[in-house]
Amino acid sequence: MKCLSLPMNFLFVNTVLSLPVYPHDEENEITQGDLYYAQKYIKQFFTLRDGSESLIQSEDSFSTKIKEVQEFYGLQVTGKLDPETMEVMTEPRCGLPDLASYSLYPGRPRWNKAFVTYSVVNYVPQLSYFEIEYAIWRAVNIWQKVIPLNLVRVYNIEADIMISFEPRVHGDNFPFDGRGGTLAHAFSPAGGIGGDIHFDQEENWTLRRNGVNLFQVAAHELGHALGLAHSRYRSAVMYPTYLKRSSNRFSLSVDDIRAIQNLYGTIQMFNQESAQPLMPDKCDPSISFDAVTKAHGDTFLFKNEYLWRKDQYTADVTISSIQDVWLDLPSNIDAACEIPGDSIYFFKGSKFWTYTHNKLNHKSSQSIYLFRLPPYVKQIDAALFIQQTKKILFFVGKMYWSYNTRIKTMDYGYPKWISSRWSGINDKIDAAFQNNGLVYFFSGSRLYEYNYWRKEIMRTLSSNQWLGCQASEL
Ligand code: 01S
Ligand code: ZN
Ligand code: ZN
Repeated sequence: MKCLSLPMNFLFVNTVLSLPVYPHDEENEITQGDLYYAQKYIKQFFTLRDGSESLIQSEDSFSTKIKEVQEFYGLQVTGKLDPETMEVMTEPRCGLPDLASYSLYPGRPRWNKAFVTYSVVNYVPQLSYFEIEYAIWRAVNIWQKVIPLNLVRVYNIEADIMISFEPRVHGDNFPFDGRGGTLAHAFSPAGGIGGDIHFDQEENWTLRRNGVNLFQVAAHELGHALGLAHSRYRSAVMYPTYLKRSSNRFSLSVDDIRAIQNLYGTIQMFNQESAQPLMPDKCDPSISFDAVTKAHGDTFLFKNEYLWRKDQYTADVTISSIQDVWLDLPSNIDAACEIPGDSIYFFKGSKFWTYTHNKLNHKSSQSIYLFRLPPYVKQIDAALFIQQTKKILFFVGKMYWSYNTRIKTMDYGYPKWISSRWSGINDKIDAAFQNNGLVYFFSGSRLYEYNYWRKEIMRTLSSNQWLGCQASEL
């Protein structure tokens, strides 16, 4: 079980002081200050950000963490804080963790054998025998297919992973709480109860979206049974809470795959098709975005099947899949805009979707020609709501249209050249939104900060600066 919270800071500082330091070298000596820096760095970038699951508890795991840093940056893996490692840690980088999304248990418990057995001990009347076996088999397979580990179903013998449905009190000091609340728990890899999975007998287990989907929870618990702790990504199977997802779309996220492969390694992919698409790196200096909008105060930046959400209060940036937030939306959207206090619009091709209070309006997509856009417009590059005039501007190539949301008609005299109103904006626009009276235009890897009244560009930034990344040369 993961129930660890230790008075870590004090402990950590003590152990850092007694670390085996890289052999003394006149030129590149590691100072006490370096050690503190490394400690802070690892804490910030290589463990969970809320600090509740800090993995740095002893010299041993500090060295493990150093190894992780070295592995990540492709350095020689020594587990020691050497000058090369110190150097990569002092390089400027994005202010947010990259490995800190998932977490493993302290000491990295895992199965140290190629064949791991599992068995299903009992069943519940909510589902048939076949449905339960099938749900667990599918959950086993989503993990098994990305790591070189074989999970074998065994019958009537003691298995490594014993799976059972349990009543409230069931002999392991973690009694269940009836319907709702805790749905299941699992023990990290070890002998005896280690690896075992218990489902709360009283839940409304189903294989659909209503009730509690057994396949989905089994996939999560198997992650624990294989050695994964929770992830902070909403799209991750190891996200701590149960989210209703459409079952056919439920699969491992890139974060889950990184986590499990960190423990067990990868398997050779012969078929490149089956490789998961890589999660885009938001601090890639050449990144561009599909669409950007404010929604309920936070800023959302869209790219492919992902979105980044920047919190209006903390400026924290989190990535998730688009469908985690707006279930009915497709990937690769073209444009988005919010009419504050009313609804949010999303555009892709000749379709648009609107949400009010995160609920889809009109049951499905609608046609962009409802806005009286001419039929030769096949898609929109960017949509921008202007607070001052209550108009939605549609950017298409080098032209733009202006739609009056109050009287629901397209303004006369459009399309116009973008540069005729927005001097300095000469390129095609990918995305646009308004913030504190300023208008932001995204074009490729550039971000223009535009003063609406003075009609001029205030600053040229890089697209991902909004996400807290360092400025790149422009
Ligand atoms: N089990 O793996 C859990 O994470 C427990 C909480 C532990 C502290 C015991 C649990 O039942 N969490 C709920 C849950 O939905 C909220 N877990 C399964 C899931 O699919 N995320
Ligand atoms: Zn239990
Ligand atoms: Zn869990």
